Amino acid sequence: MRLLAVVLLFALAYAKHEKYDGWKSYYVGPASAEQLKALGPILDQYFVDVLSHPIVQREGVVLVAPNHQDGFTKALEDLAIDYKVHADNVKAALDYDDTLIAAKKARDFIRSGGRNLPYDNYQTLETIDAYLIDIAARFPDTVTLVNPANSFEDRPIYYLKISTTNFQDESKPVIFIDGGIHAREWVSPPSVTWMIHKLTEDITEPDLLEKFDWIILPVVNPDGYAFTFSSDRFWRKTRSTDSHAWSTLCPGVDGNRNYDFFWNTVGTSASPCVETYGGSQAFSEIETRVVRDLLHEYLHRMALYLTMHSYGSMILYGWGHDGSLSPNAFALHTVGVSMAAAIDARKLPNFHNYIVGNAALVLWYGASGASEDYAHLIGVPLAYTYELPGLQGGFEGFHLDPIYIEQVCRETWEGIVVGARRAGELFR
Ligand code: 0X9
Ligand code: ZN
Repeated sequence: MRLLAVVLLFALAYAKHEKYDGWKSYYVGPASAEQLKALGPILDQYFVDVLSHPIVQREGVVLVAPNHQDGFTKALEDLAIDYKVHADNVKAALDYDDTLIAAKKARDFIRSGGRNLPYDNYQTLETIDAYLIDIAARFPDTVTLVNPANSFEDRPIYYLKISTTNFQDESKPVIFIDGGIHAREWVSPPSVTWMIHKLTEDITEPDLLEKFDWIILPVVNPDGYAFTFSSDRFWRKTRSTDSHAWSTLCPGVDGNRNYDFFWNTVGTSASPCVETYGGSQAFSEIETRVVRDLLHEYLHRMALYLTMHSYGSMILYGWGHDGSLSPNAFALHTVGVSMAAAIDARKLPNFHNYIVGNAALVLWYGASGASEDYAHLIGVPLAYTYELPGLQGGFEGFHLDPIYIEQVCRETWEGIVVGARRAGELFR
């Protein structure tokens, strides 16, 4: 009987989107700092999964399990915090998204024979990997494909080195960009593959290729990313099962709490069953060790490190655990503002303007163990987390409508162009 119950539980958990049957998602819009402060404990109390962080006068999106919905909404009402239901049944919204993706896939396939990377649809891990291999083969003079390690579940972690001198000219600054550490943030990997496109197939800023060496790693967490397509759309962590006695039951570590920056102190959990589990120790995850090793390998000439997340239209810098500022805060802020201004100039009217600032001050929560903080701590002068634009106001599906992916990629590239040039001027 007990065994049957366990088997049934597992079958339910792994059937596609079943887990989210009856879940609701809400837009939550605190109007004041007091409301935002009061919201924190409510989110914890009702085990709310935050997809996009609410800040004052900018609503966020959260997921709430069926048994917590009454308590959660009552708590918001008691404090007069504005909210509205986004998806009345999260499973239905996800099923709807799947039909959109499937319809577009069929059309993509007909149009390009499956060869090109789509920017009007989300990109699967297989398509991204195939693209990286293809680009390296087509641009052998400037591109090198590297597979430094495999993920916990043995998928290759790939990055590209893009350089006119095969990284031999030590006087050139290095720019390192990664994406996809948080598995469910689906607009991140395409924003990074677009950068590869702009440095190889469609060079409109030749100075960026001439003056810099680039390391571009579109999917830091391939296991988690694949899992969001196959099984659980809202998976955030890695998929490791070796970091805690409970990790077979609750796999995975939050990659962005796993870096050795005040590890396991703030905005993180010691329980593997929580989304922000920081791991058994700093760098317990092979995926974060790959990024760490790249940061160290090129540290002596790394001018800029960016990690692409979603969503919220924000450019964030350290220190993210307590809101204090690094000695380089002025440069961090001014370069951040330049990148944001370049993006805002190209963004769609229905996207928010970018907010630039210290991660803990902008988000109103400190979090330790994040990659941008670690990069800056060890000496990368400019290190940022991008929170790309996301879902807004709509009620149909769940993620940013795929029609906006290319727009996000194009406008984000404008920010990268400015950021790279400013980094080059500042840190030669
Ligand atoms: O909490 C995070 O890891 C990031 N937000 S997300 O919604 N993509 O999960 C923000 C990280 C900001 N940086 C630091 N706190 N250092
Ligand atoms: Zn993230």
